[in-house]
Amino acid sequence: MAGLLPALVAVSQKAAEVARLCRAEEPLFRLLVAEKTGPDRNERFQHDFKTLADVLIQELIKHDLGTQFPELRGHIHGEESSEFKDAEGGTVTVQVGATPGDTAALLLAVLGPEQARAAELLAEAVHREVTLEDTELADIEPGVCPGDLGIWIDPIDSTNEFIRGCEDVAAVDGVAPGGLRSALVLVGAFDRHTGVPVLGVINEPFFQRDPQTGRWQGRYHWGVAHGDTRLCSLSPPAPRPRPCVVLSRAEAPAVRGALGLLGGGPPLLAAGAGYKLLCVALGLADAFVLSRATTFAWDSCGPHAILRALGGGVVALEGALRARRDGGGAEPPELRYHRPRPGRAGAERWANPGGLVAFVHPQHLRAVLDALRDVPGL
Ligand code: 2IP
Ligand code: CA
Repeated sequence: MAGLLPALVAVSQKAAEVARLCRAEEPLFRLLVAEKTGPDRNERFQHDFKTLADVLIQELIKHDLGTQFPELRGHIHGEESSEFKDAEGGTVTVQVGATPGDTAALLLAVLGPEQARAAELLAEAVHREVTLEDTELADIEPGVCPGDLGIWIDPIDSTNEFIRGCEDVAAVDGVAPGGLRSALVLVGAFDRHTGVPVLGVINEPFFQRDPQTGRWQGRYHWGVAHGDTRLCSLSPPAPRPRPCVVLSRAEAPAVRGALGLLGGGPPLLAAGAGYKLLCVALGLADAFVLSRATTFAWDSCGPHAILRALGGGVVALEGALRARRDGGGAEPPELRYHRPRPGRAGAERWANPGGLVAFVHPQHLRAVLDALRDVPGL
């Protein structure tokens, strides 16, 4: 159905706007970076405000998509619960109200009466119309029906970098090792029946700074992978003869060492699961390898759809290694997004178990698996 992809891009743009606003407007920025070591009250604000920004973005995406596509209501999921503690310790459900005033009132209940300006600024951004001037998008026909889809949202991936906000982190081979650039908005649509990711948007709210004004400018990328349709705002990157990998800074030394022997240079290190997936889609790295279950459906669904649109994918490392060791030549199965893990509670229900490998070119996936087959503990 035409219209859903532009709608996903539009909500990601609005989300990116809120993310930028939180850093640009004094009353919001103050809340965002409140000293963790300060008095209890500040500590509460720091935690709460970060979560509040996440929840608000998630709720605005739910609201805007649910209004345009009623078939999606009840199928739009995110990391955060919208239940929130108010300033007195009671419970408030943060949601988009009928008017900016209604939304501001809800936010005020969470932030406390002295934060009226902050609540107003956020509410205004949530209710602002976003117009897309992307003519290419209007003509995309993914051929999917919203009634068959579910949505995963990561309102702000790499929240630690978003809060710490180092602005001018020098890139290494085009990859930012940390800082604001790794804070992304991720939106993915998956097939409700099979769990396969079909539409994805990665929005970079902090792509670059205007040299004149110093203001951050964003950009976005999208992909469609449905049936035989493969469409993407990016072109598939040319494969390097030997894969260069990007890893979490917390990756196990044994994994780092083994992948360093691939011949594509020392592994690049970066923050944020979404950002590392983006690096693969952009061809800044040929694979993102993660050996632990520290990512979730909301981190990978959108970027996964984009990688599929480019001819690649995301597989569970553990399963793929097992299959490779067993000598099966078949492609390992990709991650799916429709079923919670049985017997788990909370966020763990939606963890991507057994780590992952993200790639564009299947030969790089095979090279990575061969490099890791003898690493103890994997
Ligand atoms: C986190 C965050 C972390 C990342 C982790 C994500 O998402 O992006 O930075 O760990 O995988 O799930 P690492 O940087 O080691 O890759 P969030 O910030 O939304 O919790
Ligand atoms: Ca995340």
